[in-house]
Amino acid sequence: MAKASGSVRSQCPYCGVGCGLELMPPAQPGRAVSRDAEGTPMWTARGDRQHPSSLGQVCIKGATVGETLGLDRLTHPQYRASLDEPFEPISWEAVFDLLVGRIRSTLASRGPGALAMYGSGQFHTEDYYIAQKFLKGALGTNNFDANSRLCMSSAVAGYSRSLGSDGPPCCYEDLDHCKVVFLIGTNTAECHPVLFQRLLKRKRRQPDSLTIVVVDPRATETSKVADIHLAVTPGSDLALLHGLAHLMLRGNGIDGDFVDEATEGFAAFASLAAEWTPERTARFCGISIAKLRKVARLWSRSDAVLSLWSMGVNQRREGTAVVGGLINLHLLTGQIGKPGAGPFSLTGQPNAMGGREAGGLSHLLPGYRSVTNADHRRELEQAWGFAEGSIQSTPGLTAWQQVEAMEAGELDLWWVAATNPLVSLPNLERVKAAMARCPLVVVNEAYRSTESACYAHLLLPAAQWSEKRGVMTNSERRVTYCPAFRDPPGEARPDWQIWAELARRLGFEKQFSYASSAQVYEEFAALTAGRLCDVSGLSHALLQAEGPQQWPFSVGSTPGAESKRLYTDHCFPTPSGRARFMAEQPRGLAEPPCDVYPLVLTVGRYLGQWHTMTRTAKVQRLQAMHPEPLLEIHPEDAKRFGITDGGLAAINSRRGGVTAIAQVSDRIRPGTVFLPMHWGFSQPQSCEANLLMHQLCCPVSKQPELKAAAVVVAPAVSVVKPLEQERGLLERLPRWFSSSVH
Ligand SMILES: Nc1nc2c(c(=O)[nH]1)N[C@H]1C(S)=C(S)[C@@H](COP(=O)(O)OP(=O)(O)OC[C@H]3O[C@@H](n4cnc5c(=O)[nH]c(N)nc54)[C@H](O)[C@@H]3O)O[C@H]1N2
Ligand SMILES: Nc1nc2c(c(=O)[nH]1)N[C@H]1C(S)=C(S)[C@@H](COP(=O)(O)OP(=O)(O)OC[C@H]3O[C@@H](n4cnc5c(=O)[nH]c(N)nc54)[C@H](O)[C@@H]3O)O[C@H]1N2
Ligand code: SF4
Ligand SMILES: [Mo]
Repeated sequence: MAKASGSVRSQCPYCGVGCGLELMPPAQPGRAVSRDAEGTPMWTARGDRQHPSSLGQVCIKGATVGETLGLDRLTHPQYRASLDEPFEPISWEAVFDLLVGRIRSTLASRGPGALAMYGSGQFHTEDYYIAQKFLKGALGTNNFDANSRLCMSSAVAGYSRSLGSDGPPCCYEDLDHCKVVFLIGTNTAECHPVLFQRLLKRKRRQPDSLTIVVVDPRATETSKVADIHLAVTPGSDLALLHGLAHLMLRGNGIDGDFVDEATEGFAAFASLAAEWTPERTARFCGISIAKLRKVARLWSRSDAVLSLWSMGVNQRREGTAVVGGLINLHLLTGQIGKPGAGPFSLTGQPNAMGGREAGGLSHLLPGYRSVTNADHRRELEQAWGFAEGSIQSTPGLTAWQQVEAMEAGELDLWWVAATNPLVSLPNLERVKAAMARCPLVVVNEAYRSTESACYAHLLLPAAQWSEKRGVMTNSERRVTYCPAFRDPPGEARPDWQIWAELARRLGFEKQFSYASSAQVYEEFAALTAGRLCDVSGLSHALLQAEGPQQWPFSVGSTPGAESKRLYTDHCFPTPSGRARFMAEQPRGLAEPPCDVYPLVLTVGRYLGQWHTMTRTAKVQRLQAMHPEPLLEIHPEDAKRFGITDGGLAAINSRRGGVTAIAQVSDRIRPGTVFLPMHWGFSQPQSCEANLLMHQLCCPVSKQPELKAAAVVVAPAVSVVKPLEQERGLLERLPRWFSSSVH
């Protein structure tokens, strides 16, 4: 297929597969002008055949992204002194005056700890980097956290503990070489569709060359193609992994040479695994001993095992331990650092990987560095031109700790950017109350009507993907340049430019004067030299000329000659050079079911919706695929609680209640129910699943257990609607005037 006239190449702004897109201008020779739902000319997307990660493939979200870009945009800054008032437009000049005044007064009266920012894996790397330099360097607070705390932080912590550093060691080509693929806590078919199609194609072509194992309490589109589906009890994965290790150890199914030469901590792990007999494991996980044995045999006899995981593993109060348990199996059998093998975390958001590289969590600094490491702090203080001691030596507040700080009246300013916490954080009533207490909530947002905007004082219009230049890194460590090919609507600005301007006005003229985002990237890239995530040889210019590249890519690297895999030499970035076995006892769920709340609610995603629906709800085809949220419930539970298929059900937890139409199905385990996360209170079919969820988290990664809360269900007579208060807040959002954006 020839390149379309005037088209540009970019990375898809949705999931972490990071497919290449080719974007075509509204007018194409011989074709009617493409228009969005409002009749405005729009760019259209198709798969980019030249992108090495996706080879021309694309899913329905990527293919329809053009329809989302111009509608319902926030075009001008808006301010109100209190939530009772409607928003009024204000100038950028007045925005900066207000922010400079408020930040200066907080710094003088309470110190930088009363300022916090909550960002997103949907930033470009440049946005992430400038936010770190601004908060951690210029303002002197580590209170920057991102929605990756809800997403990838257990993977970050798990990789770091077991292997010595963050960084997925595998690549997508491994899907073509593995003999066994172990999918645990991932609904790849709906959430990483292009990767799933790659697997499926192979399975269809050569069914005997690949065995698919799926571990998920639900039967999903992913488990449909599984040779073995282990429908474990929610939260029992660590026991499962120890039980598999037990059988591998007993059956001589391990790689003794690898264990001897490349690992440490084996003895403690082996004695822990010895306790997880098949009988005990099967009982704990609610599966058969026969299936357990079959999987252990398969794994230890295969010469290439690839495991893929995402939120079913990370969103656990023992998320880091489960990641460790999974890596243990790879170490035990030497399944790492070779084609078709390794522990591969599927990143959720399009640039959550870039965020990790840029230091976008409250304990990190750019270049996979840590705030607790004195050398790392000094390196950055020097590079950035701040006095020694400017960067705090203790981690800042995590996402949930920022909420608690607002509750306690300890924050003067909460700055939210490219995330919609009033749908996606757990225990939503507490978040709403906390935000209502905070004197100044700033929200950088691309769209006009989001749940979080309802609780903001200052709304800043963000130029989004397609309107700003920057890079993103996908799950296989591949960096893609994303060009600006449309004008931002109204006065919208890229997130990084908002912070750089503010920093300059606060007196950091020298540190924040950039001519372009290319310069921002150049500065960041230089800081990664010699680190595991070395991108010092990359630049906007190189990525534009040579196309997407995988890291490590140090200065002088040859484009295209990429390091597909990490750890091929079996040397790990730990002090001893050896990877570490982790030995932790399973603890189960933070909030187990009980007599009053006898069911476990798990919350996840639908193929055609993206998170809080600010974009996907604007696409008719996607809305038609999933017009409303459904409660999946097993026939036995439905009978027990009087729920009928298609009937309205009330779902209650210790924290609140919602209603949803029930879908009675034996696809889900008895005792477990499922709701999608997508429908917030601004949606006509509102179903705030996170009203029900708790915030209890993994002690290491601080990632909340967003996959399990105890609930009770009952037939409902009427739909739970957003509260009067929220309806009022929605009415006070800025009005939108179609601005012919294209
Ligand atoms: N269509 C679509 N795709 C997306 C997204 C989206 O919003 N929509 N979001 C992106 C993002 S940011 C992310 S993080 C990823 C998430 O991608 P996934 O993690 O694949 O998606 P989820 O649906 O959140 O959860 C995956 C599965 O975990 C299972 N699960 C629940 N509890 C347990 C348990 O105790 N053990 C095990 N083994 N499994 C369990 C659920 O039943 C569910 O099927 O998707 C990305 N891709
Ligand atoms: N119970 C439960 N809760 C969950 C999950 C779960 O599985 N279960 N998953 C969690 C996970 S993994 C994730 S990643 C989160 C996702 O949750 P969120 O991050 O809240 O979801 P999004 O809808 O992607 O929010 C992104 C926001 O940024 C806006 N935006 C887009 N581009 C830009 C830009 O360039 N700049 C700015 N300033 N704004 C922009 C969008 O319009 C949107 O409002 O949800 C988490 N919450
Ligand atoms: S699989 Fe993910 S990255 Fe690829 S087109 Fe779909 S949403 Fe975009
Ligand atoms: Mo995520």
